[in-house]
Amino acid sequence: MDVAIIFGSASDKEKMAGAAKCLDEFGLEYKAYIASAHRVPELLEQILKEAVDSGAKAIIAGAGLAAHLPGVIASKVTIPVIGVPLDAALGGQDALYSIVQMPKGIPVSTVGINNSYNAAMTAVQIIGTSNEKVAAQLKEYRANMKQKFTADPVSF
Ligand code: RP5
Repeated sequence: MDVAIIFGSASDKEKMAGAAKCLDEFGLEYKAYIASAHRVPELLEQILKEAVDSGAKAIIAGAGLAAHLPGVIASKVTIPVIGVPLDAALGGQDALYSIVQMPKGIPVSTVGINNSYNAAMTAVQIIGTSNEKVAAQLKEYRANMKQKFTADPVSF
């Protein structure tokens, strides 16, 4: 697989769908898993081994509340971990602070609250640094985005 997507609970699934959508747009291979760092730490270990052994270039990890999942994953792998703070309470600010404030040497690259699409976009960009096809797709994506804007004034 190119990317592993892991989130802490079945209740996170809808918020993490943006990651799958983005990876589908770029035709990248991924597997998604539900594994809580607190509830099933042994299962998480097993999933991480599978992801690393199958050559994943990044892991996207989403969690809410005391969101330790991305940080725990980052402590166990050396591939980039992209954290998605999820709004399960307090507008997701509890999860944002839990995920973003990592100790020096063990980073989690953190995106905005519930922004799993951007987490996958970061993974695509990581893959694009060593994959010409993906790099070309990223250029096309940006060109298409620009075409949606014009200098014409907007009327109401
Ligand atoms: C976290 O707690 C999960 O990532 C989820 O966002 C939150 C609530 O989980 P459930 O109690 O709905 O399983 O571990």
